Amino acid sequence: MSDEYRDQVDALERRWQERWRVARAFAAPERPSGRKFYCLEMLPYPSGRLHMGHVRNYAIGDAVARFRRMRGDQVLHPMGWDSFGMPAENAAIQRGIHPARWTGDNIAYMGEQLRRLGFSYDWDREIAAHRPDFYRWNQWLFLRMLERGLAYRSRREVNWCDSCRTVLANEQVEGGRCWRCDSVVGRRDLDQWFLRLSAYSEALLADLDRLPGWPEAVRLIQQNWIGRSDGAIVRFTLQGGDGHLEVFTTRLDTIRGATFCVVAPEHPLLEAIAPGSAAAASLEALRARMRAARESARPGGVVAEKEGVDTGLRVRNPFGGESLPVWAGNFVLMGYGTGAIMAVPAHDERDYEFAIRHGLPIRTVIVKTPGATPVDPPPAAMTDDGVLVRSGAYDGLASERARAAMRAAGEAGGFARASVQYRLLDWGISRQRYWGTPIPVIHCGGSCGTVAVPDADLPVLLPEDVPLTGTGGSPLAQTEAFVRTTCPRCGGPARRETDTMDTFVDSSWYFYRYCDPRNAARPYDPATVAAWFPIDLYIGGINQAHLHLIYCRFFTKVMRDLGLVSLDEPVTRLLCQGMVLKGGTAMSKSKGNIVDPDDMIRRYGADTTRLFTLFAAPPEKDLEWNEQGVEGCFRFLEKVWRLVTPRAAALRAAPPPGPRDGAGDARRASLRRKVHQTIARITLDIERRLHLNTPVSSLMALLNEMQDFVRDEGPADAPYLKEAGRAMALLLQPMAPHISEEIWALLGGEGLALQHAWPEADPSWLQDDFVEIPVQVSGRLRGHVRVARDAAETDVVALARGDQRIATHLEGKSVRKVVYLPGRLLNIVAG
Ligand code: ANZ
Ligand code: ZN
Repeated sequence: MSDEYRDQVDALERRWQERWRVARAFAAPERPSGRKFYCLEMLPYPSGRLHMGHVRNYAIGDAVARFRRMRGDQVLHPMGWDSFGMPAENAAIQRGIHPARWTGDNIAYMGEQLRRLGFSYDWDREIAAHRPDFYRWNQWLFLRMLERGLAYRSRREVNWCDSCRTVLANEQVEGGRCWRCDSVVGRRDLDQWFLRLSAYSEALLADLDRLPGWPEAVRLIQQNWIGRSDGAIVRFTLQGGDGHLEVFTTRLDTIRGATFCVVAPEHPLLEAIAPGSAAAASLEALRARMRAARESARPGGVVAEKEGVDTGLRVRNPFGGESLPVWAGNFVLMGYGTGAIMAVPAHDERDYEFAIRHGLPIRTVIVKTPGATPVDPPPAAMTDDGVLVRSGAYDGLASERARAAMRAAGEAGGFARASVQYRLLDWGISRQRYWGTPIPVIHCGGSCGTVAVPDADLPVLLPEDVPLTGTGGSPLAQTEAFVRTTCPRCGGPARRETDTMDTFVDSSWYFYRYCDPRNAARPYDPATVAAWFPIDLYIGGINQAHLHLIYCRFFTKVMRDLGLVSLDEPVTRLLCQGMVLKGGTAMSKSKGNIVDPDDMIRRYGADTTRLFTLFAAPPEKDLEWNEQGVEGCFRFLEKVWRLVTPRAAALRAAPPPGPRDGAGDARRASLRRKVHQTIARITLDIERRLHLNTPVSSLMALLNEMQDFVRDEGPADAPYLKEAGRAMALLLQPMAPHISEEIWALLGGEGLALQHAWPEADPSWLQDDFVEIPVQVSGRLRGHVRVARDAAETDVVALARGDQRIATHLEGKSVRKVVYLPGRLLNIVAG
């Protein structure tokens, strides 16, 4: 058999994978007893096979997990499957494979890929969202939310993707298109289940400040997504009736510039309009135009034309008493604030445009500088804060102060109050699809209404035999055997809810289940979770910033309020890895620039594949795939192999060097220094900075030093080379774990490298042995001398006196005093 690395790598890697498995080397204790580290990577959707983005994400996590283990932590490093979702159902529709089989096959294949890559997962804790022992706890948690009013049903206009034939959450609409299939999203009215995300808006926002270990970019995205807005709700009285209209405004200071109000076309106030009137007719026409516009689908709620109709209603401004017309307009959203605004065209761009279009008055009430005279109409809206004019008692006040004063007046008069609004909406979780968690409620045919499935009847199992044709709406709704049931309350005939949950529900809490994955009585044991949590490092894509990374924070807060966890936040440190690119663009099937991990493993092995993904870029940056780079990583490992294998027997037999052995020999000292400096640097890089590319460079430099060393190899060199080789083996463990184990064993290391302690740098080897010392004569710098770091004072003085340039300053003088700061400075006082 050839002794080339290339020919052995496959067998070698499989051999160590088997050893790890037999030794249960990746198993986490049930509960940690000492220092713990929960290292987590976002779980994959089992689409069929791994792509390089997965490999990169998991190589980063695995390097940290292995490193922490060697540093002495008890490590929890689990893996599972986000295995509900539409691709499984689409495969069923297109190819006639049942989603359960398709999913199971994919999990088997991808699991094999993960094992072949040598990732150190505790496979005993593997979970899969589509298995009843997992999704029953989705149902259980849903019922707890239902009890507390955190889950509710409501008829809403929803985002509807025609090609996926499903409802989409706002978060799943990107620029008006479906996040998954990229087709244009339309709107529909449907009864939906919602989770009350909005109940936690403020907590989700405020606690962002308590996440210093999260990337600034993610915190910013979430802050904008939550969208807190501080303003006031003002009550305008309806003329010719006893109703009123409430508007939300952030610019109370501009209220005397309000020249009309606008309500959303769905606003309840409009019910007051007499049916059959001209206003009612044009309102109906407006609504019809809006529906048509939505169906031809324009990106996410943005309306190009500001359309509106005069409703004929009038309201009175509570501050100035002016009578204002009420319009209905398509740019006012029913779901935000009060669904109504006071329009101030002089100071708001949308209102300005609307006023110009419909010939409504414009009245300036804010000027930039005190004393400036307003000219109406202005050429454009002046939207900045300024100084109030034409505002009665408030004239001359700055905007900020005017807002406070007017709010106080409004509160005293009972017509205004401070109000905070958030853009974050409740989370629509209903999906009219098959491959998801059934929502555990029953609709009674009698008078009980919507009834929760009792806990004892969980899980509500997903039936296997359903028509998956892609037509006719929800497959569950077409499955009579599933739908038909009895009411848990009255025993009468009833129908099951046929919506399934958004798969983001699964990933909102799955990481708690890893702590206690086989618990059959509850989602997890709170004490076990308390021992493992929080997650010390979570690694995944930044594209989850406003999706999964908000949902899982929300679930944690809900669970906290249910008494299931005692944390406010689940993740201490978040790392968002960059993308894997080829030719400058993200690898994708459609671009045809995919590099297949299987192919890389076949050609180079798992170690090289992992090493390259770590080496080619810092974790947060995008990584450009480059075949030469892969070759380079392979050759590096091959050189390590070639250096160690022929000497293995001799090195195994050699004793380790004593602490300061070799200090007097430039070659040996240089190698030992390099070894200890490399240990120190890599430890710091991984532990403090989470850098994984620089450690690879450091190891390459160490190899160079070892190669230099063996160029003039002598008989007594073995201890030094052994020290270097063992350090190389241990330091490689996080990144190229298989060759690490092999070299470790060849050099006579005991047990698994993975189970060995991380090497410690000996501080006495960390500095160079020679230093340049500035030499002063009577306090003035006259030159430098190069001395051994621990040289005696007399030797340093002698060297300085021997230096031509320094000696000239001492000529004819006698030395009165010598001050020597060892290794730093020599001052010879002479006169
Ligand atoms: C009067 C005004 C005068 C406004 C002015 C702005 C400038 P943010 O900051 O995003 O919260 N608004 C309120 N509810 C709305 C709705 N349902 N649909 C559309 N627009 C709505 O925006 C708050 C401002 O957006 C509010 O302040 C209101 O217009 C408008 F010089 O009130 B403002
Ligand atoms: Zn009933």
